[in-house]
Amino acid sequence: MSEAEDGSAASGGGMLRIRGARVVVTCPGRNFVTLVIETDQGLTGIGDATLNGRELAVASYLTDHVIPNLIGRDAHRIEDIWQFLYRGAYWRRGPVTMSAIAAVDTALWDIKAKAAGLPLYQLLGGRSREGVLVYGHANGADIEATVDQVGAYREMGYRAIRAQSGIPGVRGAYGVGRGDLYYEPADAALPTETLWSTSAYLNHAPKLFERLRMAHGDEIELLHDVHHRLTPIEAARLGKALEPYRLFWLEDATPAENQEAFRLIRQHTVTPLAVGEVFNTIWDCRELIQNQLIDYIRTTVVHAGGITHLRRIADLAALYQVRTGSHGATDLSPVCMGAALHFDSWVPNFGIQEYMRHSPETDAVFPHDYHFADGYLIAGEAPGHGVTIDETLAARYPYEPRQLPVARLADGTLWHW
Ligand code: CS2
Ligand code: MG
Repeated sequence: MSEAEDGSAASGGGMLRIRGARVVVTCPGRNFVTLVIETDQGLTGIGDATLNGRELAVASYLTDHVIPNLIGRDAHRIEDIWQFLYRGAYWRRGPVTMSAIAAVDTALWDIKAKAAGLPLYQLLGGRSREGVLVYGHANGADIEATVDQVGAYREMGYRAIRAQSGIPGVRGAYGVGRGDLYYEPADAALPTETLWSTSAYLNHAPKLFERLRMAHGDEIELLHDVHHRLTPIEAARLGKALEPYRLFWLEDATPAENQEAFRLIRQHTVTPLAVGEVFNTIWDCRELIQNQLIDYIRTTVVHAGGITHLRRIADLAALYQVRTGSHGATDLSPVCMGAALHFDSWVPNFGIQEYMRHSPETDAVFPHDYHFADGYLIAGEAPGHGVTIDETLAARYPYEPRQLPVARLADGTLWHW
């Protein structure tokens, strides 16, 4: 490794010309898309561009439409390149565009921090906290299995745990895996068909949390994800029913294309609300934040335009006491997680960070310097965001087509998955 590659050589204020960039698609158990940017001086930065089930669209957007625009530019000009890719394309927003912009942005922050010889959080303003509170995913085929898995997560040191369980009469309920740590919803080349019943779910969910509080007491933080499946009034009913069990948050209670829909939920319940894993820009959450209709905003680095844009969202949210709770499922690569942890270490209005563990195969492809301790993830001290890619190993895992499931009602109507 040269002096420049390990980040020890500071480039000062001089130009860092982008020499080349390439996209790496790899499937160490699941698909990931990674952008690698190289500069003349030998500094390399990487960014996550993974969009679950639509990976190749972002890979092509980057290779065919973005990379040719990067060559020769000054890697230090992160803001100008962001504006160029956002305004310059004319076609704004959307998950494909914003994931591509995020990948460039993340790689450039990685390079800038390496050029400075500093961990990325130092460039944002330094640490605001010693560790990043995370929540893990406990799930089981039924309530008792979920109760046991929450126990297993507590033993691993988690202080906050999301709980989901199988529902009698519902085939393929959201969030229920094979009983191990690595729940992967994108499980087939063509979408798996699952069944949904709102009434079965609404009857079941309060029983799960009643039992969890009985078994695990009041100290542990519990979270729950509705995954967009309820109407606003149904979500309000659930929020009310769950109040005795004091959730940390209720997530994606109803689809949020219509931001105003959350007003109805808000009028009926004090259960805290989280939303935003599918949002791409500040425009997707502006009304939710300004009207104080939510408590946590779940946008994250890869799907919301990188650190540059996420910072704008967080700053808006801070004005309204809305805190961050970034998405961190396994379809967001360790590169996204590394960048997110630097962001989380700094952002003043931090709430919590989702942390679904990656498989050992994935961790081997993406060596990283963050670590879990006592319920927190700790961002490392290496220059940059602290995550690299082993491209030789990555090449051993070629892309495999996989899509997310779909959900239908008993009469066949397509529902929100
Ligand atoms: C979920 C995700 O982590 C979450 O909260 O909603 O598992 C989501 O289903 C996947 O990221 C979809 O790719
Ligand atoms: Mg979710």
